[in-house]
Amino acid sequence: MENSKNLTSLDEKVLEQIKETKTLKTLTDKQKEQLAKEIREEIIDIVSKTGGHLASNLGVVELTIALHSVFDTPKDKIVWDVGHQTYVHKILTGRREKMSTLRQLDGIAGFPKAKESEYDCFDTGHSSTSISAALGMARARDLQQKDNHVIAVIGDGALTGGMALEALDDAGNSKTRLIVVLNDNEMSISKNVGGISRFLTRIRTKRFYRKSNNFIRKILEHVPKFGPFVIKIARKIKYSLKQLMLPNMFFEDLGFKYLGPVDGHDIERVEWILNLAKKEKEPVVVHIITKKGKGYKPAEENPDQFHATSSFEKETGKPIKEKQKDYSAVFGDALVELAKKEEKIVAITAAMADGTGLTKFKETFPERFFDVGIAEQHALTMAAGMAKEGYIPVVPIYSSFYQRAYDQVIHDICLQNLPVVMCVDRAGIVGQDGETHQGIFDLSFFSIIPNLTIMAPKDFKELEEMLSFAVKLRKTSSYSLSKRWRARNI
Ligand SMILES: Cc1ncc(C[n+]2csc(CCOP(=O)(O)OP(=O)(O)O)c2C)c(N)n1
Repeated sequence: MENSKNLTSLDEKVLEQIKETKTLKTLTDKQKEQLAKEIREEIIDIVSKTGGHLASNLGVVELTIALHSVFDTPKDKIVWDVGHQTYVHKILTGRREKMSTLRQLDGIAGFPKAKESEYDCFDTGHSSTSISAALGMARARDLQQKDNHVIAVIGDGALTGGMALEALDDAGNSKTRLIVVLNDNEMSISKNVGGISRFLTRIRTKRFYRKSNNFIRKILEHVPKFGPFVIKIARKIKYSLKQLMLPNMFFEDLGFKYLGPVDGHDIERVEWILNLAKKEKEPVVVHIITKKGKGYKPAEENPDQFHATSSFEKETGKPIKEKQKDYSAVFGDALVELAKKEEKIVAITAAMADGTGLTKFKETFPERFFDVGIAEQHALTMAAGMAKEGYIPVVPIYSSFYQRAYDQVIHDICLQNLPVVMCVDRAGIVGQDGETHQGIFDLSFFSIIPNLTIMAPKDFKELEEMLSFAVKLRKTSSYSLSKRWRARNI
């Protein structure tokens, strides 16, 4: 490991010397730690000027260095879920100079783009797609009898999405050689929610399990090995003991080998566990624990604010421009006022309470607020169920993420003519986050659905009035309110 022949002394910036990922393999552990420090400083510096996804990137610095050190990229393929955490990856794969053009016209993309680099093997932007895409690549590899590795890197937030669970189900069952790195920081944009998140917390917190895991393994190694009967019983006992003691059985029952958890900021440990995963011939989940915002105090303390941020003062973390009143805030305030008068109003979010203006509603009516995780399809069908029972669900989702739930809008809401108020946030040109986040298809797909009334407010006042109109006319049909760009262009 202690082989640094390609590099000069520690005093010199290590980052300056990384021209290709191969160089990473020659660094000492100390140099890698130094590199992590330099990358963090660089990302904080850039994002403080351009804005961008800060906290998630600071959390994966060591993981990204370890991935490129252990694997042979781009031959080995890394699929990044959502893709908002790829700044470190971009810096290490020849795009360091372009990072200062983030979030600008013709600048570097904030998400993986195959057209930008051969190291970006699959374009992402919407959550929970990585395991499906990686499994597809792994199956294609096997059909062609190639030998590369395929690695999906997915956050605990993205793991709450239905697609990720569908893919785990298929991948585990298929026994295809595939590595899923679970980057667990307990956060989606806000605190992660749901049963899967609780399950991961159990693994994280029960250190006892990790110790007893080794202990049990040692004892079981000494279970007598002769006689098929004894072996069978021993296996059964081993399985039952594991089931009792180790909470990782969820993944193992699905057909994955589970490795971890390890501290995702300890590069040596992460490399060690990735090397173990590399040897497996079947699907593996590698559980890495990281801290969102790691190394920058304001982001560590407020990871949700620094998930995606506008430009800010580096010293204090304070935004350079004060946030203007926007459609999401007006919508949130108006909904709280309406809900004070109409107790049947409930609000549903797919992991985006802040972005869609629901924070005040959540605080005012916690029992009427539902965060369902990154699960737009479920959010809409769940809303249909509540509408069926006499409630008035209001469901704000960004336009580009509404695309996920197209069938649920048709099949579960509109064909049954249920009064769900669908609020389309970030409709129209969104800009900074690139093509995956543009809200340009909503009118096309909503306008051909039966029993759906579409309203497009042109200003804050109309938004308030249309929202009030939509919740009052609940008995007749569903409503879709399209905010922002439509408002300006009508
Ligand atoms: C379908 C979809 N819905 C919502 C989003 C918005 N979004 C972007 S990142 C994110 C949270 C992801 O959390 P996690 O996977 O844990 O990654 P972390 O940022 O914590 O590293 C959400 C909700 C999205 N990209 N795609």
